[in-house]
Amino acid sequence: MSNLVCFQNLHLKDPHTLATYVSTGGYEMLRMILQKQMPPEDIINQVKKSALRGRGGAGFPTGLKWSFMPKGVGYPKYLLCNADEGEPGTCKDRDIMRYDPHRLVEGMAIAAYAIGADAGYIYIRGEFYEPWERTQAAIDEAYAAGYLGKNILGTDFSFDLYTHRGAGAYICGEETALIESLEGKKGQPRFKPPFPASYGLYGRPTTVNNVETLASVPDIIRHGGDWFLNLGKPNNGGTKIFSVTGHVNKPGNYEVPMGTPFRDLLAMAGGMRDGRKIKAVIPGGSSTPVLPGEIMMEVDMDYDSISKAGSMLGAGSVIVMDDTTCMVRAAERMARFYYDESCGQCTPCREGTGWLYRVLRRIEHGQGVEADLDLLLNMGSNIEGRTICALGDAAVAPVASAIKHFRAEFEHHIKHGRCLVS
Ligand code: L3W
Ligand code: SF4
Repeated sequence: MSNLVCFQNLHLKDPHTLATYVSTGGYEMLRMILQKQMPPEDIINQVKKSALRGRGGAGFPTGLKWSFMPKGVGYPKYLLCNADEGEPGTCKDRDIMRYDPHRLVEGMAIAAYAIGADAGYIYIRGEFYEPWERTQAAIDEAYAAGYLGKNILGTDFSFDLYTHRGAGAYICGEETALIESLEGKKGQPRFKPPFPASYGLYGRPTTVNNVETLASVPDIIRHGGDWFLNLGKPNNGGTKIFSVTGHVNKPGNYEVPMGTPFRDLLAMAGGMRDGRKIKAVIPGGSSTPVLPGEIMMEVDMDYDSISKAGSMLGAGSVIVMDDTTCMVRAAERMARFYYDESCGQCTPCREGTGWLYRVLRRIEHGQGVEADLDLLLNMGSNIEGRTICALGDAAVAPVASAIKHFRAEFEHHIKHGRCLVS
């Protein structure tokens, strides 16, 4: 039995087609659930047992999230797939949609049955044209074959599924901004609570899950929650696709069991480019704190181990930096990103991201002053926890962690007006 989940069919010819997916047992789980009229609670219990956690960044337990959907409140209820993959460094959902979109479609149909949703939307990052084409083609094939639409496979269960293309705003990957955008409004996050499970799309109960999360569901039903759990570690079930980028020989997406040592993942990615020394790693995408290479070399790649080491697994976007990297420049680049992408609703984020960027830019350009590091940390603590959504915290994480672990480089820039590493 393969130990791969979302990428298990990638070696096959045309893995994106219905014919290939069905030839590997695709849609059998949906058929089995519907024919046996499996109680939705049994599906949710298997997902709870599997310790599948949200693959979009927060790692929230999926089965628990599904159990929040209210029963007996009538229709419509919605299932949304967050395919707005915009976290710098991540490109794994793109490849699931490109190479195995039917796995996502089947996962969504099963999830919809479990939570009682009758319509679903896949909100796809606008720049992902080919993944969108493939996903839409898969939906069309699934409708034609009776796996979507009214009275699926001749049963009472109906589920309609649509794609919706975003227009390039990172913030629309935040679930409530995604909902606003789907409703045709400006993509700006809502206050939570209420959470989408009670007040989501058009004010109706809604579950939002990431692509990789939903694509893991058919195999959890096929092999059982325990099987999935045992692929990984307690509380960190299954496999995870890591997008390894930066100064490695073979950047790419690697699906490995949760809990795989970072050093093994690095070896899979061909090791450090030009045999250079590892300096720093961002383990979960630019929203997660940067860690020194020597800490990462001893860490396992799962939610709990990475948190214990002082960062987050996030969306699994592993950015590897070697000893030629200037951490001031890296922090400045990331700060610029959040400054550009802030939606502007909250003052601490709208103004604070701009100030973080400007102070870092002056340090990088040799115009920093001694008080700047304290100023940056002070600004960070006035942003963190004081905003509507997590973007404010995300903007602070790379800056505060870079200063924490690489303070000498910042001080060198300020004192000598130039980089320590060049
Ligand atoms: C009902 C409750 N539902 C929580 C639900 C909530 C959401 C999920 C997680 O941020 C992270 C962020 C970025 N009743 C609930 C409840 N929920 N309590 O659980 O919620 P939360 O608030 O912990 O996180 P979030 O606001 O969804 C997401 C990080 O992801 N990130 C960014 C990723 C970017 C991408 C991408 O490009 N693919 O996803 C990277 O690390 O920093 O921490 O559904 O409704 N009591
Ligand atoms: Fe918008 Fe930033 Fe506030 Fe999030 S934290 S709602 S991105 S201004």
